[in-house]
Amino acid sequence: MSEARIARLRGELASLGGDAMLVTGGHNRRYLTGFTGTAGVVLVTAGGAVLFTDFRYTELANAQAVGVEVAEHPPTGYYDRVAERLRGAGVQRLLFEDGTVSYAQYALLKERLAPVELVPAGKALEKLRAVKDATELAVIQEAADVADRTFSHILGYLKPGAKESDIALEMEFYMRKLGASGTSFDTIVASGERSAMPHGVASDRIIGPGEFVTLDFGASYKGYCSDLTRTVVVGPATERHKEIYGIVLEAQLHALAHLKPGITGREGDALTRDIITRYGYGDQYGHSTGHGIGLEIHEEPRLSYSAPDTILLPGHVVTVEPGIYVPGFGGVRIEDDVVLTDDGIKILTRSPKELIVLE
Ligand SMILES: [Mn+2]
Repeated sequence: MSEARIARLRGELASLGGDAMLVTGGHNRRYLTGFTGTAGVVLVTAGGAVLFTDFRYTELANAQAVGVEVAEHPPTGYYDRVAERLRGAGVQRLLFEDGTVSYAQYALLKERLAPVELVPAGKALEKLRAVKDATELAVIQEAADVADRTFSHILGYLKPGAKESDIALEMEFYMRKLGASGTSFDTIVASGERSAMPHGVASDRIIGPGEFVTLDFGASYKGYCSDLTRTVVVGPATERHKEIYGIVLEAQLHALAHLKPGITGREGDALTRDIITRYGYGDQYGHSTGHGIGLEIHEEPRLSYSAPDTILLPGHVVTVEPGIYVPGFGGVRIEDDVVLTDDGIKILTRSPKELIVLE
């Protein structure tokens, strides 16, 4: 697993303008080596890959990073050890993660690794990570299953008088019981007028009758994230509830029917946006259609107007989550996780989408 991923990165070094890459980000470190510890860097050169970590993690790293050399660095840091390896391998241009390395860290790398030139790698590794392998797809499916089972479980708790934060707590507890290590982000339970806030994290608000309740949540499972949103009505439902829900559902189903590899992130976004705009709610849909999920809850690729150069590929795993948000009334979002296949998609989340009215 690690060997294949490192080989893919190695194959890109030259085109990125480097002789080697220093991987400092936690998710990328885990992706390349399988190591789940929270400290360490990976140096990938033409001839090998070394995971540098400290005394606290050496044993764990040796157990997890199969096929990767593990080297312990002193408490004073990894710089001297990395510099030695760079000299030994004749590296002159070293790629680094410019999107996540802080200014202070950059200054330190520049000083301690001199005369090696630091070259920004951009999103190279994130783009590799966006295409999931079979092992990853199986885990993400399990994470999606946890979310589905949690939605079904929580329906029995949604009623007038329930507190948003109690609903969130029950969902989080249930996901943990199903094997999740935690949530993939702060659980959103947004009822009534609060449902017009796309990221309305659960509050102490009491759910009332005749209200939308949007649940947006996910499991962190074996390191991978799921992301599921459903909106229900704690009854009775009005015509306005049904109208807005119906438009979002139409847009979501249309996107699921037409998403396929080869189209751009912007075209993927338009699949939902054009329909919602046609119904006159374009201004109430102020976020993009979806995002990649994997080791991180938001990763490449993006289904967004601002991603005209992103081409969707088989193996990409993305969310499809249109919404309409009406201030003072409420909002609806419907979200599934899907994997791009050779000619379309496979839907990973299976919770029902016809409007559920809980009375
Ligand atoms: Mn999402």
